[in-house]
Amino acid sequence: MNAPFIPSVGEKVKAFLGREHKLLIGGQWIAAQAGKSFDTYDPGTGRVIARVAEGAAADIDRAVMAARAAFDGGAWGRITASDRGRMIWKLGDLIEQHGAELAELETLNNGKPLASAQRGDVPLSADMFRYMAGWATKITGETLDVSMPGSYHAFTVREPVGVVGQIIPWNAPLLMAAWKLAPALATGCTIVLKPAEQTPLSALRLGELIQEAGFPDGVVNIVTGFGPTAGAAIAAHPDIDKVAFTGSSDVGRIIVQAAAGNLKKVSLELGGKSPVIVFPDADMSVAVPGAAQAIFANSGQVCTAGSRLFAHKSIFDKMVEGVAAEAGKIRVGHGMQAGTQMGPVISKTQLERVTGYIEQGKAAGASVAAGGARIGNEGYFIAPTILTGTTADMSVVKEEIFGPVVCAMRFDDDDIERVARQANDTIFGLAGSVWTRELSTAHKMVRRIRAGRIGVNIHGSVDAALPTGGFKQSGWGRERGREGLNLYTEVKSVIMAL
Ligand code: TXE
Repeated sequence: MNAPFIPSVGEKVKAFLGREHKLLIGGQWIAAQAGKSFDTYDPGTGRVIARVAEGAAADIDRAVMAARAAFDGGAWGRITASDRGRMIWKLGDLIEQHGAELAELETLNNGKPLASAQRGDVPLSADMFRYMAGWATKITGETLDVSMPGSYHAFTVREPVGVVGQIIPWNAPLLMAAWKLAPALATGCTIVLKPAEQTPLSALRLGELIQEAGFPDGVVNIVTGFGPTAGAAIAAHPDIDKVAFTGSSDVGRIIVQAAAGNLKKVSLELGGKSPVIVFPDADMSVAVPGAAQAIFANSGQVCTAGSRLFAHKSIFDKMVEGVAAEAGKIRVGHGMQAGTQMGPVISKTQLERVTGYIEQGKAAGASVAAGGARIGNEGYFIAPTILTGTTADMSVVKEEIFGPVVCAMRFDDDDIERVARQANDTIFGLAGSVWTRELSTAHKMVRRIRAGRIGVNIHGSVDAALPTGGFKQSGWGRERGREGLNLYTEVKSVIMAL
């Protein structure tokens, strides 16, 4: 990295940043009731780029009232599934049309390389809405054979769960919003969305596009604000029927406790410590870049990141050298700078957290095979890092670091059970990958890894069709795919005596 980079952005983004950023409640953009606002930053420079309204409990109340009115007897309930699907599809189109602008906003506020936002986050968000648009007309129940056929008619219907609160993190702000909103809209719910305080901007622009797509007022409400105030008000709100959360496991536990008040439904997508397991017969030309991509993509700020690399002893050195060479080639820089392949981490807090873990690892006896430190002193950049000599009891191996840091460990024998036990030695169970050319090894490992998503010769995919979620302490429920709809519906069974 060279001198500090001052990004230049397009006219539309400049105009957007210059606007006053309010809350979207009941179809109106309004100031927070307490009149407060807060700064939002570019993590590539650490500088303020905009100020947004700071919503809190009173604003969540207003948003819930608007969502309730839209749900109970409001326009949303009278719209056909087909029209709902059409609006959701249109939102996908609008995201695509405004893709250049959304990508710049995402890069400025989150730090990710512009090319990643352009080729990843934006089209994936559009795709998520289109995927769920198709499902709007295909949410069905079943007819059931109950005792004494001919005497009874029994069937199930799937109904929307109601008013939904959605709390999302900062690592993929637009895509997280799309993953949460799309299935809730497809099933006919109404929503109060709280973006992460670090990255409110793309969700606010999305709010404008939601209005342009023609959704009735109050169907989607967006309240920017902080976790312990606005977020906590969502989790505890007595008139919210369901809360969907993505974030840290610690906050996941707080959400569960707060939700107990009215026993609202809860779905959680929490942390991970996903294993990347490389067998001696793996194609190294695929496994090496695959393992590097698994941890360094999005600066390691991915819940499914492959943060524990297990390689058989016969290929361990080759694997580590290969991934270190990949790490060395990654161009780290400001996301708006041409050629950048890895941006900063999101904030000073995360910078300190991640570098703190690296120091803890070193103090516990780990060696640094690549990276290992902050880069520069403006913006929050960390060199892609590989730690070796790590053991299962170290905090760097046990806890989610959520940065570009992988712990490489060897496995010594060919006993699949023992390899699987090593990989499963974690409180998490979000994802994992297996690298081998042996079909039987692949199948055996797929069945033995206790995690919600497994890749074979690929670490993973965020395709809209592929359900993702956690075993163990990585969460409750599955998002995306057909499974994702179930989070937003209630099954009602009906029996009629004939
Ligand atoms: O997450 P928080 P943070 C993990 C990752 C990271 C760590 C800390 O390990 O290092 O969490 O990140 C809202 N009631 N992940 O502190 O606090 C908050 O406003 C209700 C993994 O940023 O969990 C934001 O919108 N809501 C992860 C959201 O929760 C609350 C993605 C996430 O923030 C709240 C992000 C409260 N009391 C971090 N406190 C993943 N699974 O992808 C905070 N929030």
